[in-house]
Amino acid sequence: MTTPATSESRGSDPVTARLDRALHDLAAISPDLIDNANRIGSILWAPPRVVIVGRLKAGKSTLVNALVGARVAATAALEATSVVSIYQEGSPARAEAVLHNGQRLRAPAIKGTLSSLPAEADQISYLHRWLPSASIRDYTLIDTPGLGTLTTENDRRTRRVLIDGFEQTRVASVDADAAVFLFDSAPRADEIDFLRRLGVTPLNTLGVLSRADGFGEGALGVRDPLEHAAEHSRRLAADLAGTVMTVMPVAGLLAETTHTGALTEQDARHLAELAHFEPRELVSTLDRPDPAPLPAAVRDRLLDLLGEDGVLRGREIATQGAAALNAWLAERSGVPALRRILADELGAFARLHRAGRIVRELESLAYTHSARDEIRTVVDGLRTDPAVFDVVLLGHLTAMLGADPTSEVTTELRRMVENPTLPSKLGLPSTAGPDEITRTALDLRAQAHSRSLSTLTAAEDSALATLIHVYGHVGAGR
Ligand SMILES: Nc1nc2c(ncn2[C@@H]2O[C@H](COP(=O)(O)OP(=O)(O)OP(=O)(O)O)[C@@H](O)[C@H]2O)c(=O)[nH]1
Ligand SMILES: [Mg+2]
Repeated sequence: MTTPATSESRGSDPVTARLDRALHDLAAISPDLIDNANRIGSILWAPPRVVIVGRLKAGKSTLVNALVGARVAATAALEATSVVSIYQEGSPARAEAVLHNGQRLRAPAIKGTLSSLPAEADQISYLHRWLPSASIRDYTLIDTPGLGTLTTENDRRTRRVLIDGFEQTRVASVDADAAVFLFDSAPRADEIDFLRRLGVTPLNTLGVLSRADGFGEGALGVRDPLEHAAEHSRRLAADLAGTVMTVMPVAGLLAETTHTGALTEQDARHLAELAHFEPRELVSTLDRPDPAPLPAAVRDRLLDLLGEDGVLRGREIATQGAAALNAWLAERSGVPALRRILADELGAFARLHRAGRIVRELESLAYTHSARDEIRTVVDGLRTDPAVFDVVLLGHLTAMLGADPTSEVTTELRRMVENPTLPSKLGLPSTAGPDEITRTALDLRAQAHSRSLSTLTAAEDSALATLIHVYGHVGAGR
């Protein structure tokens, strides 16, 4: 059995190596399959795609900017993201609008935010942007228009590109390998339903309690909003265990400010001038048309960069200069911790999910190409190879979460995919020896077999057939 590769071992991981071999086998079948092998190979060698979803104004685009390290996505209180946008590493910086029929139009030269779209938003399926930013080397980010009944149009665009389009035609749809799901106090049922239809599992979905610097009573409350948000996140993580891998508190605005280099030495000096105010006195000073000692424009800039909480709590540290303030803001934002999860746990399952896309691409080729039998042999060899057991099991888990999330088979699949070592996959302690592992695998195989005699759904039937094969392989001690 393999475990998902971490960021360090990528490139040489067994899943990638095995898929690469299958693509070589495919290309060897006939010359006209070489193009197909290359097209599918481009999925294998591109970074996995992480989609940022959540309701209107949840802070999605702000987080995208923080992760990219530049203000590339429009964020404003009044301006909503209107089309799905993909941010991928690449030089030179450029953008294309992909229309519903798959046609690509070059978007006007960009520096920072796009100046205009080359077609009406309604004709565009998504915007594809390439940016020379090392921060997005390991994952491509997808920013989406907010979900929510108030903005039916935007909500519809997100669903069409990520879900409905995918079901009808692959031309202009976007496949996501993992999701970062933003919400404030708690997600709504329709948002959870959206995630399920997106085809992601709790293993490749990260919950984010966003705008955490305003959580609870906010800047002036007795409690530090970020600490309060962290405590609430732990509770939510337990409540939402069937939907997300964990929940993290994030103040994207603070990270956007630091990671895009927006904060200057002068900003820090201005902020330090406010250090002596009592908190309430400060807030009422900032509310005045003339917020002396600062000019109104400086006050507006500081609030835009730091939010009310950042201004209030950052004053003291600002006396040490912009570098100290930046470091404090970055840590407080929660984004460094989020980046670590994106690179490791979430990234690992996103790569497994991407591998599943490749297996499915090969399978669909076996249906449509005249060399059906040869392709089928390649696919069958791949699907039964221990190197890709986790990939196949994750595919079954995704299907089962849609068909029957409370089934014991769903729980069993999750245990198998989620755990990194063989004993833990089988529900055994890490000290379990080879004999115990063999015995347990064969017991589980027998149970799966008897359950398969009375399955309720096609998804369960197919999942059990794979589990029987996998347990059999482990039980045979290979
Ligand atoms: N205080 C604070 N404000 C934030 C934070 N993140 C975003 N905002 C503000 O919230 C507003 C909306 O942020 P966006 O990033 O545009 O939100 P969005 O989810 O992309 O919005 P739509 O695309 O319209 O759905 C902007 O004014 C941001 O400055 C945060 O962490 N803290
Ligand atoms: Mg947005």
